[in-house]
Amino acid sequence: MQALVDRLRRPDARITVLTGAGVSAASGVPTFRGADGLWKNFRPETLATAEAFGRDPKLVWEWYAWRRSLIAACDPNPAHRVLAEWSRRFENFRLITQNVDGLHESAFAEATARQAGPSDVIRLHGSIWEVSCWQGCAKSPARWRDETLSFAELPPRCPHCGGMVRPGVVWFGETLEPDVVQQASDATECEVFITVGTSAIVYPAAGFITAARQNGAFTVEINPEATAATHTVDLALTGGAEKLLPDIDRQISA
Ligand code: BV8
Ligand code: ZN
Repeated sequence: MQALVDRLRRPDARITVLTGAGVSAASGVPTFRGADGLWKNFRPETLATAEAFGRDPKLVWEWYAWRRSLIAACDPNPAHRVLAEWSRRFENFRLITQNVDGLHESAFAEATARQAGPSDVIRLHGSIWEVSCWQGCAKSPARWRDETLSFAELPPRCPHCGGMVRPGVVWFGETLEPDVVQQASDATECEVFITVGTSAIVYPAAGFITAARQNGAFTVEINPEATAATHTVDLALTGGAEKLLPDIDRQISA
């Protein structure tokens, strides 16, 4: 832990954090692979695909509507808050997330009194609070925000063409936005890279841990369980993010 704290104390240190569903677990958001990740015995990978949406858009939307209603009742936890504080305190701090729940953005807005921009929270997989037109009609923007919790009908309708809208997330088998991937890749050029609350199974997200190590970063994992990355990092801290991140923050400021 001291090796990490010493490096975080360097004011000019470039610090990058990658988060997964585990950082929101203490807020009550189900993880993907945790026991509570299952929904009606569907594996998330089978619902979070364009094929599944094409086959049964109503079923897929019921799943997203369920997750939206659940997430809407959740607040950022101390892990989100420490990371938001770090984005304010550290000159060279970057946050990459796989999460679509928007809790990092909420914590950022609380800590800075302004909305998080795309460089404040690098969102690899989009946002569950955004939608886009399934037809990609000419008049509709690429994505737009829609926080409706009880849609009149599922799938909801595109206000521009009357067709279906889809959740504004990146599904399995879909490529990530190239500029987002570039931002995340640039962020692996750092002195300290911390992976928090991810099983490190989904790519290209998990690949950024390897890239950071190859760029000479001191790599750290925070997770109560072993993951696909545990044996690759310089320091594996076993425990919940909502406890360990405040601990680390206290030691930095001590
Ligand atoms: C793509 C949005 C080009 C939707 C998501 C290379 C090798 C193998 C496979 C592939 C590869 N390259 C591409 C693939 C295919 C695929 C993939 O990675 N498949 C996996 C399953 C093997 N990747 C893709 O399809 C990507 N697209 O590559 O396009 C292409 C296309 C086709 C073929 C080749 C290339 C797109 C991936 C994005 C999919 N969308 N989300 C939605 O949310 O509905 S992914 C989704 O699942 C999440 O965003 C996240 O990324 C992932 C879940 O992982 P975690 O967040 O880590 O959550 P998990 O539950 O697994 O783990 C939680 C962890 O937290 C646990 O370790 C637990 O111990 C820990 N924890 C629990 N409590 C706490 C805690 N930690 C800290 N504190 C706590 N309190
Ligand atoms: Zn449309």
